[in-house]
Amino acid sequence: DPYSSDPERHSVLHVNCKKPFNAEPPPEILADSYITPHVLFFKRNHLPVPQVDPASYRLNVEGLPGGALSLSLEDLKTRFPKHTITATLQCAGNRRSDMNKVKQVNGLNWGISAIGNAKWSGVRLRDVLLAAGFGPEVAKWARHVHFEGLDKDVTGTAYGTSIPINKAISEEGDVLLAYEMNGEDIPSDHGFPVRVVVPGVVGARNVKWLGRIVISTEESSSHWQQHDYKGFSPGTNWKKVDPKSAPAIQELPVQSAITVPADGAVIDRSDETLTVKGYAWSGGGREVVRVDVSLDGGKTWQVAQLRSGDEGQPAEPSPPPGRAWAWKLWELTAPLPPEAEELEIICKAVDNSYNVQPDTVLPIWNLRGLLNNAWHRVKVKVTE
Ligand code: MTE
Ligand code: MO
Repeated sequence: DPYSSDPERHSVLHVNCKKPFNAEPPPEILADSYITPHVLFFKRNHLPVPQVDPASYRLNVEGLPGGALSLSLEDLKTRFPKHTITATLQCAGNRRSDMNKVKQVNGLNWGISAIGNAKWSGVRLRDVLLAAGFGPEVAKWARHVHFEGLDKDVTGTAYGTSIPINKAISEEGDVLLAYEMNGEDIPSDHGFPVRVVVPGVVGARNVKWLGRIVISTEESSSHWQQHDYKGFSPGTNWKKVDPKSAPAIQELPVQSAITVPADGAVIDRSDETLTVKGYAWSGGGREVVRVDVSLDGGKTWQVAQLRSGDEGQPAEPSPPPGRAWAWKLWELTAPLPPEAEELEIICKAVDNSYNVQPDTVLPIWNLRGLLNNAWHRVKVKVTE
């Protein structure tokens, strides 16, 4: 069993698939902490977790004129400045289960917790590329940076993807080769000893157990770049779909969800007020500037309070423009609407480009169940 050496996991996680291991935390716990503890952070593995010996680990950087550069973990930690960013990682399949309710899609049935926020520390990819010989001559032809993991399928094919060169080399891109998550060595499920963190970009490009970086004129030829993680029209079915017709997902759209109360919860009318909580985030470094909440199915709306830190702790400083990589937690406490026996609670976020979420799943439904950012709705009962 290639999965026999997989690490232990926390029993509170909802497991969507055991082998490979895919799991998410219960929503009501997720938004309890601004920084998601690693045991609760969703785990999305396509393959068995590779056992990497940190002493013999090498990161190979290829495709540059000076020849390949091979770096040990020690090299990464001592030869380059250490940077820390707080960044949210979201799987393209987050909230797929709501797409499934509209019409069957293909993929793991994720709820709303295939997202997490962590402090990542490591070296800038930019610094490593410059050390490997990236310069104005290379900039003339280089278009993409490939990342290859050390996890392999039965045919020996490694997990791999790529990102555009401008994101990788830009000083404002903040792409990290991270060796720490929340101040500790990256746990094995999350990429020990080194993973790429591409903030603002879909989870799939944040390659774990990073073994190889290649500078190229082309995108990665991997399955995950060419055939998966792409968006299609609601009318596209498996007979018609042409993966070449759609670009690979990179930056993600604006997103939000309600973590408390849970769908189907029962609320006591004598409480008089109701507290609704959740998360909100947008891709590409766009900052969430507002979250609207409705308690009556979208007829009336109230503005939630946004938070960038844990309760009672100082908030994180505002990010520079275009570099809002971390989610915001939000909360609204409002009087219970009188007489209503059932409430449809809705949230929707707005980012600083005034992007908004679509109100329903139908117009964004796609056969793979990716990119669901429709208004999140939960129904609760009010009892006497
Ligand atoms: N990297 C490798 N090497 N193998 C993988 O299976 N899964 C990707 C990405 N990086 C994956 C990977 C996907 S689809 C997502 S959403 C994120 O890792 C999940 O990261 P996490 O497990 O740390 O939450
Ligand atoms: Mo993912």
